[in-house]
Amino acid sequence: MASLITRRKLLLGVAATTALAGCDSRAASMFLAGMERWNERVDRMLFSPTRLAPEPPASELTPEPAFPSYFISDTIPFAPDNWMLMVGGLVARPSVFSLEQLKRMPQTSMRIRHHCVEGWSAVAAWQGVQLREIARMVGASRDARYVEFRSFDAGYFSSWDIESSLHPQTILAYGMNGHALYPDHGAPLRLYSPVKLGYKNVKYLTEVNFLPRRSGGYWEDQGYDWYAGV
Ligand SMILES: Nc1nc2c(c(=O)[nH]1)N[C@H]1C(S)=C(S)[C@@H](COP(=O)(O)O)O[C@H]1N2
Ligand SMILES: [Mo]
Repeated sequence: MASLITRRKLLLGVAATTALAGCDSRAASMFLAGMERWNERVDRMLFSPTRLAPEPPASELTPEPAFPSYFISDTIPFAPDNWMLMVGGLVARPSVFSLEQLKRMPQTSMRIRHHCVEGWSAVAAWQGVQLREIARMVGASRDARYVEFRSFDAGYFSSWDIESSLHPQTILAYGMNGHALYPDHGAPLRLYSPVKLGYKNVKYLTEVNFLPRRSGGYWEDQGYDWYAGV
C-alpha cells in the first residue's frame, strides 16, 4: 500500500512538472523545489530505518531473459580493467575497494521486487555487501545526511537520504541469482534495495560519497521524485 501511495505521488509530481514545462518561470520551479523539500521531510518521517521489506517467495523470481535492463549509454557500459570503488566525502578514512575486497566482506543475499516507473516490475535475488558495513569501515560522519552514487554509465548518478542508505537491506551488489552480475545489470557493482524505486538503484558504480547536503540525480534533475521510496 505504501508503495502505491508513493508511486501515485511520483506520477503526480511528474505530471505537475510536465504541465509547467512550457512556462519556464522562476516562480514555478521555486514552487516545485519547495514541494520537493516538503515531500522529503514527510517521506523521511514515515520511513522506518529498521523495518524489513518482505521478500517475495522464490516462486516469484523472474526468468532472467525476461528481466529488463536499462542504461543511458548507447551501448552496454563495460568496466575499465582497473575498476575500483571510491568511497569518500564526510568520512574519517576515504577508501578504495576492489571487487575481491568487497566479496571477502560478510555477504547479504535477498530477493527483491524491483519497481520501474515505466510500469514494469521484476524479482531477482541479489548478493552483496550492506552499505552500512562500508559506512562503518570508512567511518562515515554523523554530519553525513545524504549519500551520492556515481557510475561509469555516461554520468548516471543518484543520491539518497542517509536512513535509506543505511537500511539493512540496502546493499552494493556484485551478484544476481547466485552468479556474478552481468554487464547488462550493472557489473561489476550496483546499488540495490527494496526501499527505493528502480531509478535510484545506480548500476556500474564508481563512487559513493557521504554528503552533508542533498545532491541530485540523472532522472531526479529532470523532475522525477527525489525521495522515490517504495
Ligand atoms: N548507471 C545506471 N544505473 C541505472 C540506470 C541507468 O540507466 N544507468 N537505470 C535505472 C533504472 S530507470 C532502472 S529501472 C534500473 C534497471 O535495472 P536493470 O537494468 O538491472 O533492470 O536501473 C537503474 N539504474
Ligand atoms: Mo526505471
